[in-house]
Amino acid sequence: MAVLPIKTYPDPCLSQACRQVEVVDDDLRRLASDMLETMYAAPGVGLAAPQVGSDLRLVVIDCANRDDDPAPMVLVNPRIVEAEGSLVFDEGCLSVPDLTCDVTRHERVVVEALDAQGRPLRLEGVGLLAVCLQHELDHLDGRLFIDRISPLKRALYKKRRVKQLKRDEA
Ligand code: K1U
Ligand code: ZN
Repeated sequence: MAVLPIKTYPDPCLSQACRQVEVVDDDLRRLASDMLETMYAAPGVGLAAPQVGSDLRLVVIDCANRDDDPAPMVLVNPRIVEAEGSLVFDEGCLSVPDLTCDVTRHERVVVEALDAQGRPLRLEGVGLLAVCLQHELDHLDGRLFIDRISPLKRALYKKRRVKQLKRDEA
């Protein structure tokens, strides 16, 4: 297993729509394991393949409480099949440094996917898990949480980020 570098805004990998996984094989399981290690190292509660430069529809998640045992999940080709309610959550993203913002999401979602063995799974999420699932599935469509905040806040963040990257280059 390996900790992979995480792509950060405005890397083009983050705005690509990802492609369906055709075969769940050892290569895909290795990528999922590396993504889990990368997520735990960050630390984060979710990670999507484009954040590590892959264009596959693959997500890993662990929203277990810190005091509980780890509960890693691998979701291949995930899709939301039910969604209801709404909640506002102060979101961040490992690919969008130095910003958190309130985002409105569904309060409850049901996701269907394949697991790391290629078996169908159905997962219900409420609260943090629902937010995390929606955040990660957005990544697979090339969408970041900053695409869901006000245009003014987004423009201010972009300006600040460009300045920061120029400073880091110098
Ligand atoms: O995709 C990512 O960048 C990971 C991100 C996912 C996320 C989950 C829930 C809300 C917003 C974003 C994170 O893991 S953010 C960091 C984190 O560790 C965390 C977020 C919310 C609650 C607890 C921890
Ligand atoms: Zn993210």
